[in-house]
Amino acid sequence: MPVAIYPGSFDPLTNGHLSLIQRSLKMFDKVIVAIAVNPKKTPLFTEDERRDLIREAVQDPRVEVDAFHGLLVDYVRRRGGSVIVRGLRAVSDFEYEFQLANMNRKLAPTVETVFMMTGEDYFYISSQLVREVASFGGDVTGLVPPNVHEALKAKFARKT
Ligand code: COD
Repeated sequence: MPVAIYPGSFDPLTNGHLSLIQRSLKMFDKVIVAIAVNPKKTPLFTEDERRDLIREAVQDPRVEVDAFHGLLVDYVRRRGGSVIVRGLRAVSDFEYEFQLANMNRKLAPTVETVFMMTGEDYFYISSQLVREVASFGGDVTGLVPPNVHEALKAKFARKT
């Protein structure tokens, strides 16, 4: 069974991400959740914070949480992976995901991208919207795991 790599920003992990991880485990023996670290971006949560939040929320021995710098396909090769898992929420995701998958295929023809449709309860959830709602004190219960909810509250309490 190939090792699946689920890459993303995860800033922060949402219940949409979590659902995708759990459903991937029905197809793959092992899933590596790979946090992309982009030095040009200033995320809300640091690399370590994102890693810890995912580890706490997932707690499944079949899931490894890691981070990578640079090109995703180089990381996939280093890890001996052959499948990238990505999620599709709406038509608006398609164009970006299509470009990404094709560029990755050009760079690494043996690596396949597998898409999973979001669950009906999660199609409107994105990390960006969660950050925005939480920053204005909105209630994100049910959109993120409880530990992420607490971390968001702490983050924005410090910022105000
Ligand atoms: N339901 C289902 N799926 C979801 C949901 C939801 N509610 N929310 C998000 N997802 C999916 C997204 O569609 C995506 O597939 C995945 O989960 C991760 O989402 P994000 O937003 O955390 O991560 P992205 O999309 O910002 O990740 C982009 C990467 C970091 C993977 C990309 O930029 C990358 O590969 N960077 C490394 C540098 C590189 O190789 N660049 C060239 C790429 S061709």
